[in-house]
Amino acid sequence: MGLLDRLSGLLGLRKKEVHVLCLGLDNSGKTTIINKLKPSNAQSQDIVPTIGFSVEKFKSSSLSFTVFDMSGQGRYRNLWEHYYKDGQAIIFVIDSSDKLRMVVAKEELDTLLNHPDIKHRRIPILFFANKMDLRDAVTSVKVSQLLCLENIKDKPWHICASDAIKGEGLQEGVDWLQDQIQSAKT
Ligand SMILES: Nc1nc2c(ncn2[C@@H]2O[C@H](COP(=O)(O)OP(=O)(O)OP(=O)(O)O)[C@@H](O)[C@H]2O)c(=O)[nH]1
Ligand SMILES: [Mg+2]
Repeated sequence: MGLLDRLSGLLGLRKKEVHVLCLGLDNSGKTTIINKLKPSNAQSQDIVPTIGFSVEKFKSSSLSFTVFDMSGQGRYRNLWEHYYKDGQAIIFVIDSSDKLRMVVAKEELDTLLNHPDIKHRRIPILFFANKMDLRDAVTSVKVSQLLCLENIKDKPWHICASDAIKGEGLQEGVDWLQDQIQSAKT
């Protein structure tokens, strides 16, 4: 830990740490999104499918996020639930151009929402309707209809259209998440 870090800790200036789970089907763009949220000198140039999960960090203006970037591949999805208890927020990523698998994304979301470690908590959920740059992409309004997001009544949620390659829409989402986490603590 650097001297500045230690000093800011002593002065109480260090950013609050929050644990976030990044979920969604394989190939939806989770790792690309998290990578883009890191400072440019910490970003990797090569994104490969996640094996199991990977722990990443990025900062917003007042929070320090530790993200569990889970693999979305079918064989690893049963890992997700082991991290629900410690998660303070969820980022759920959808490939807006993958109409065929939208129903699978909905099934996974419904399973998540009905899990005992999630069901009765007011945990904020940020949805990224990702890959908006692709010609086949449906709008974020359509994604929200296909996933029946209006049925989520007991948790704050928000959906942002994003293009993770260009980084568009990501900041709006993180700003919303930061507001939710801060208002929940006060
Ligand atoms: N066109 C386009 N491609 C994207 C976008 N976001 C991610 N991709 C591409 O989609 C592919 C999958 O991205 P990843 O970030 O590895 O997806 P993931 O959700 O982490 O996948 P798993 O780790 O297997 O669960 C990569 O080739 C990315 O370059 C986007 O907004 N637009
Ligand atoms: Mg990944």
